[in-house]
Amino acid sequence: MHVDVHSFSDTIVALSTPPGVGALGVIRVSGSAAIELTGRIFKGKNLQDQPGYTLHYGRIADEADHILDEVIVALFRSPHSFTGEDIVEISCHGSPYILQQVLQLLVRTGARLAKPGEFTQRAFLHGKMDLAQAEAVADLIASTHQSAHEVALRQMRGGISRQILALREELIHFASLIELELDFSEEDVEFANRDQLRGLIQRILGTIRHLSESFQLGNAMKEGVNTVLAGRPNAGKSTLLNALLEEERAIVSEIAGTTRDTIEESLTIQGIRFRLIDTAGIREAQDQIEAIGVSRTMEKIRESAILIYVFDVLETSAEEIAGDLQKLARDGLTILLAPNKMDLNPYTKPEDYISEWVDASHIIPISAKNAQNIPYLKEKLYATALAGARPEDDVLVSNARHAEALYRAGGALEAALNGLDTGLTGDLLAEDIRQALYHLGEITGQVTTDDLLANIFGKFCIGK
Ligand SMILES: Nc1nc2c(ncn2[C@@H]2O[C@H](COP(=O)(O)OP(=O)(O)OP(=O)(O)O)[C@@H](O)[C@H]2O)c(=O)[nH]1
Ligand SMILES: [Mg+2]
Repeated sequence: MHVDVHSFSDTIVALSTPPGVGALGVIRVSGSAAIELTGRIFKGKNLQDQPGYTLHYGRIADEADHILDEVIVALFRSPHSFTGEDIVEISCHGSPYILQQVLQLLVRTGARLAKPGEFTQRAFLHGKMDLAQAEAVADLIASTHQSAHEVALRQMRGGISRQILALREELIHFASLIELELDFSEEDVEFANRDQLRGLIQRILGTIRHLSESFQLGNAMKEGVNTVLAGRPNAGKSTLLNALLEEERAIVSEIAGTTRDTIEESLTIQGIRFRLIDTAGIREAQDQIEAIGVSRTMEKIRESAILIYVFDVLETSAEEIAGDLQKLARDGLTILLAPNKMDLNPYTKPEDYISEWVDASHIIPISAKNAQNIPYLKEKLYATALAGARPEDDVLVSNARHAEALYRAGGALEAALNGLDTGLTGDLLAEDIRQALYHLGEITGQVTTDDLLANIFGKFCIGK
């Protein structure tokens, strides 16, 4: 989708409630002619004489004076509206037929059907919100659980934007001093104090690092954390799934190879959602169906952030476990080790299982069948998802695009810092700083390209 910035003088219309039958359906009209166009099909008070923030009862009639519906219209006058333009919201009865008729009537009267996200894009272009906040609108609408809702709200309040804007302003100040030097390059002057610049860059790098680190938590809060339960057949993976969920969700039996397909259920621990994935036990498959199950297990492990490796303390030796872990470990995957069936051998020592892949703090002995130590395992899951971040921090990065831009800005600033150490010339230094400014600006939308905007707003639904 491509929205041309210059076509924003026209008036757009869309259904803003979900398609289908409902008690009400709301049609939203935005643009300089919104009130006039609606006024032409509205039988009631003269809308053009009415102030913003008012509601009016009346009827919608077509060109032949045929009544389509009885409605309430809400008026918002520029700039005090979501888009910053004049907006009319028409609350109709929620019949798809009526809503289609009113939409088509408005189009015949002179409005244009809105493209996906066009209302929000107009809000952005009219300075009602920055890009990060506009993206938060999409996240808010898409949020299906508490923590996703919370991070979207935080982002909408604009914490990250404020931090980024402040950092950018300080950098811009120095960038302009350095560029000034370039104008006087014959005279060998130094307007930008190099020590101050170094201090500033270090401070900004610190903030960027802090923000980047919050992404793991922000992302976990937004998307949930994929957590896979894996291990050999009969280890007690399905029993553990049931214990974590406190529900008999998966079939448990003493027959090895009970679970053949993956089972996914969500579990919320202190507001963070974990997607728990029970899998087929890993072994040389006995038949084709089991073979598919095992390859699916491996695939799920690749998609997960946390692996709970479950094993039977009576059946599996430390060497066998280390061998399994070596095959499963990869970058970005945290392994928690759950020695299971402790009730059968309470003398098992967790330390015996420490290896290159797990340290003592990641070993949680349990008895899945008796739900022993499950609360502690849950605490460990939560702590692993947080990974050192503080959920009470005001500013959390939850958007992958922002994390990427921060990473690139950080890279440019590292280069600038290096340049300062090696006495890089002003023009090259200025170039690094410009790069950093560019990437910081991408987050809030001071720097945009048509592609970027199309990409962001194209993902919205129509009417938003
Ligand atoms: N004594 C004891 N038995 C357990 C414990 N946890 C699981 N079991 C038993 O171990 C057997 C296997 O349990 P499952 O949960 O089906 O094991 P699984 O790892 O899902 O096995 P597959 O799906 O076949 O790979 C069952 O008979 C469970 O009752 C435990 O903590 N203590
Ligand atoms: Mg199972």
